[in-house]
Amino acid sequence: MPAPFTFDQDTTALLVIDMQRDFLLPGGFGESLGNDVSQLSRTIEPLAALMAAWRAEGLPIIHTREGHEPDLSDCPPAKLRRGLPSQRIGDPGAFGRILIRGEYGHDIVDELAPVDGEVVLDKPGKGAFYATDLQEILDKFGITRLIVTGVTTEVCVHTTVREANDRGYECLVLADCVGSYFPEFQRVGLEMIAAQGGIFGWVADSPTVIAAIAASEEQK
Ligand code: C5J
Repeated sequence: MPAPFTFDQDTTALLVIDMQRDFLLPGGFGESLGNDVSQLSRTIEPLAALMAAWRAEGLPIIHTREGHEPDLSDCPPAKLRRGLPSQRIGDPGAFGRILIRGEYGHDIVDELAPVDGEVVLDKPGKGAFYATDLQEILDKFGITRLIVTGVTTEVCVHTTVREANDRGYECLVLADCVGSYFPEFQRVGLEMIAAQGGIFGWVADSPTVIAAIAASEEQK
């Protein structure tokens, strides 16, 4: 049997990936591509509850946002060419230019807004390590374990968890706090993470983590 994921307050950070209006809000970029955003917005409530418990303990939260400079200089042409014509990165959308830093749609949904002192990392790629200071930030805090949440399960969450695993982090992905527009990808995406005895991580849910926080509080 593989060792279980150990919740250790001193070495664990909560990673909240790309909970941005462009992906989550009705009328936004994600929905304009024909996606069912309710598959993502169902994560907001459990994630907000988890963040409240996490903050009450003063534990580190790291938020990420996928997006690009207004001049698109950090967006590879191959990425820019993808998507429907007139619905590409940088085009005008309902919430400003799509996935452009500083635009309303690029920012995090109100319910999960970062508070003072929390790290917000802007990333041009799908993974949270690529072209960011994430590794240095985790090293500075002495973090070796990540509780991973956010959207989308099979894209930015998977890319991040796979690389985190290669870099030596233990990752726990929370099924109720990650979302895919596609129920099948959500199911299989989670199965892939924990397959073969945890090939690159573990899967649990937010009530389990909130209970672990309460239990470690009682032991103090
Ligand atoms: C996507 C993401 N799906 N945050 N981005 O393009 O997963």
